[in-house]
Amino acid sequence: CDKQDGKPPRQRLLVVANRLPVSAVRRGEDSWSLEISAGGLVSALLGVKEFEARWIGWAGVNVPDEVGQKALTEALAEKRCIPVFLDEEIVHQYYNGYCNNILWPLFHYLGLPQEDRLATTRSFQSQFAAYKKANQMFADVVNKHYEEGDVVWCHDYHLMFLPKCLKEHNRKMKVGWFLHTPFPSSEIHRTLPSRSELLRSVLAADLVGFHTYDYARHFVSACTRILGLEGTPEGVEDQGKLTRVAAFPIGIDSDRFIRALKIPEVQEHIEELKERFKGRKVMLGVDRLDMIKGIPQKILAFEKFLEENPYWRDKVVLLQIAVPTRTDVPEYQKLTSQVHEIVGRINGRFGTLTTVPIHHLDRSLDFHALCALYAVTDVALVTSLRDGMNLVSYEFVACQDAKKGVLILSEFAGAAQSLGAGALLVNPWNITEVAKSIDRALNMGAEEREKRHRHNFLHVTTHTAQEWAETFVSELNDTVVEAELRIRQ
Ligand code: ADQ
Repeated sequence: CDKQDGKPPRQRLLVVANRLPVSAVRRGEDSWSLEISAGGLVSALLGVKEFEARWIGWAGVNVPDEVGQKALTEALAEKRCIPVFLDEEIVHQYYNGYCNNILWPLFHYLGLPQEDRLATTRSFQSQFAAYKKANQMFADVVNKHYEEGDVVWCHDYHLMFLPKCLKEHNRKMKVGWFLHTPFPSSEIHRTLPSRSELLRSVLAADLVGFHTYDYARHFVSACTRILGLEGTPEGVEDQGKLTRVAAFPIGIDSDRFIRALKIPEVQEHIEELKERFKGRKVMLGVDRLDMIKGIPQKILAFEKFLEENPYWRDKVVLLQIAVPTRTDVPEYQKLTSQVHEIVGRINGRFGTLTTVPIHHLDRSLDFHALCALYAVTDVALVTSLRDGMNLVSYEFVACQDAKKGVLILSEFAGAAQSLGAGALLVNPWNITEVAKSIDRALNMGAEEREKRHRHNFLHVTTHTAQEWAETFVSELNDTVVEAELRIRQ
């Protein structure tokens, strides 16, 4: 624990995630520059100030030489980050292969990549071996930095094998694991050749958390149906050992967004945007360029809307900001070209000499620019095909207290369970339904918008990232104490 300025010591928290919250770029043999990276987990944990947190993870670069590794370790230490060094082959098999090509699509109900399904099946064993090896490398770094009393919080589908590695080394370590994606129905999970080993590894944790009650229920069902274990109201029991399983819906640091709107630079930006899109309603999509986000489906729904509502053609604009990710995976390259092709076609079809209906940007926006965009938006479109939670919907709501815009939200995003009463829920696969919701949102009266916004704003400002992390960690502490008491009795 850290003691500072006479304040009570803060509990040390080791956050272990595949990626560190920064990306490293090499500037010389022994010099590095670091940049905060975009993504849901980073956004959520940036808001957590209650703990003395250290991050352990991969910096996203291959650093084969010792000089580079030493310099990067020192640079990261200033940001309380500790690197795990993974070589190219491991990254290829573990990260691009098992994590992104197998677990990610499967957990989002997208199945294995169509074209190379057989190849994926063939390379499965070697990729799973690399996955286990990589998880052991993360465990080695955790073990090296662990101090008695620390809480270790493992994150996401990349590290399902980690709780087992950690507990094998030190049974007394407090280990929690949280999944940021959906956990699919047990019928999907059971198709994985490594289904049992993964479940057993996760069950080595003291506390297992999901965004929604449904995901937790799917996990417990997988353990009962595939492993034959007993599900209890608290979790899963295996030979007298209980693993607590519960829902911990994530939130955002809403104050950070609300405060940002008052900064002069952001206000200036808001005024510029208002001037730029004067006379037109602004619709917004902000996503990582990933197949789960349903970007092509969203754009096709917007096309359908323009097709059926000629009145709106020069009175509405869709701004789609899509930050590229996993650019070396062929499926993602294909998605990028597909989106570009559809946007080009629709702009050609409905654009005029002076305006285009869709502005599509393939890049990340800085925080202030993002807040300004959220604030000027009339209708936000979140049409994920599946999404663990979706923080963009929360961020939009936090920035809308003046405008009270409408959120169109996929029923397959975890956020539908928390913001469903305020949003217009849609099935993103049904572009006719989404087009109708766009029409409804653009024509919605002020009173209904106010009522819907109030509901969501209250939720977003009272269920924050900070509260999420505090609840998880305090539940983890309690779980461990309870388990010790049970053993003593
Ligand atoms: P993500 O799939 O990354 O997160 P999401 O929850 O929407 O999805 O978070 C994305 C974050 O990245 C947001 O904070 C957003 O502002 C930022 N972002 C996205 N595109 C951006 C852009 N173009 N420019 C700048 N910033 C951008 C995963 C799961 C989610 C889950 C989170 C947290 O897939 O379902 O909600 O983790 O658990």
